Amino acid sequence: MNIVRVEVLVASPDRNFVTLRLTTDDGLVGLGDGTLNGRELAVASYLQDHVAPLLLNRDAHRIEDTWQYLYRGAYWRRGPVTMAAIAAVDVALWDIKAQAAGMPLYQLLGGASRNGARAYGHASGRDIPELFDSIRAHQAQGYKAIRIQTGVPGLGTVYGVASSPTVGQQRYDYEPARRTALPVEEQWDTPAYLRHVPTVFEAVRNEFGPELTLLHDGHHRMTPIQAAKLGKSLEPYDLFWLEDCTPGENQEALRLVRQHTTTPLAIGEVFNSVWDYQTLISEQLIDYVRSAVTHTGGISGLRKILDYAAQYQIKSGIHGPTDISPVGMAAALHLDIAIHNFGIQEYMRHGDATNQVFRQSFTFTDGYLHPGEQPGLGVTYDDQAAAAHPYQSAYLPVNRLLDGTVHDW
Ligand code: GCO
Ligand code: MG
Repeated sequence: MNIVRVEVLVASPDRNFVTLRLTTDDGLVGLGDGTLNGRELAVASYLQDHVAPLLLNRDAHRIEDTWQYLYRGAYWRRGPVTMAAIAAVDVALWDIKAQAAGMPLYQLLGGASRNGARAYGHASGRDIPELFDSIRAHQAQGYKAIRIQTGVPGLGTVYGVASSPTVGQQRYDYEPARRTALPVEEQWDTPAYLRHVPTVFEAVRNEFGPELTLLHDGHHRMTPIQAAKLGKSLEPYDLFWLEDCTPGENQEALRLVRQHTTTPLAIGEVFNSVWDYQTLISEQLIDYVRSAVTHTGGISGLRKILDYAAQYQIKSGIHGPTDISPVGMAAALHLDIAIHNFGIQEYMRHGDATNQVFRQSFTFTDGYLHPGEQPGLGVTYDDQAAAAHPYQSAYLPVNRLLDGTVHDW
């Protein structure tokens, strides 16, 4: 079964997505997600100019061999652009193999280990009353686990907090409403944040009780000792996890955080290989692996990381914001259902335009996601719908401290 057609599809329904479509000589069509938020065209070029010629006439069944060929053959190891491109190929090949087998992909990954994947959504508010409304709106949609972020008194807009007060339309992601020619600049003050966050969690626990599963994302903004302080101050509120408390590239930083707090730690959305987790997993410095299928070389790459993590009782928390396309989400859901060490799945929900381009078969019922029973990934791409949404340049924000110093955002 050889690959006879390779198409790199770039479209912007709600936001930019890079999709790889592979067609085989017996007519099977597989999709892979290669979206790298804010740097999309780099992956599109990598796929079109450097990978597509290598795929034509290759046997679509040889998934592991193709992965190794692209990874080792490039010589240059890792990197988000390379690993997103490899992910797009890997997921498209798994989609094809599962369709050839006539089974939903999770069956090929070992079959179902659970009935559904518990999902968490993103509630936010510029202040506590807005946050409460947003939590209620998420509960009404069925969410049993909710990430909470708020504005910080004295600061302007903060990434992770919806800019619109309209419940149901709350989005903090930068597209399409906040597309600008240059990155939006935000303001940051860690001491003010550290004073504020525990009061938010206290208010939420008082209002919603002890059973609601709560998460929080620090978005790489703290030093190790600041993160340790936050983890400790949040212990009374029993978080499911504290995410990305320090910049991800320094694995050793979490040793210090770990010495001071029992708040569970999650990290990894900016990682792209098992090597980014080596110390974190072997020294048990984290509780959850946050990588996306899309940024870690696909199902083959992420599965290896999760199998390694499983030996240390570390669980999955696969990245699922709106910049992971429905193809990347579907791939995550098949893994979630199959692996033993599943933790939770992030599910932010795509907008209508995205859902018209990517026709999906996954379901969200009573807080649980399921990839559906269609052969393959269960997602198809509507070219006509996509044609109405050409690529638009879009940047992620930049963050500065009050004195103007550039900071992690
Ligand atoms: C999350 C993330 C996202 C990222 C975004 C960057 O936890 O979902 O932090 O909001 O910032 O995916 O592209
Ligand atoms: Mg995050």
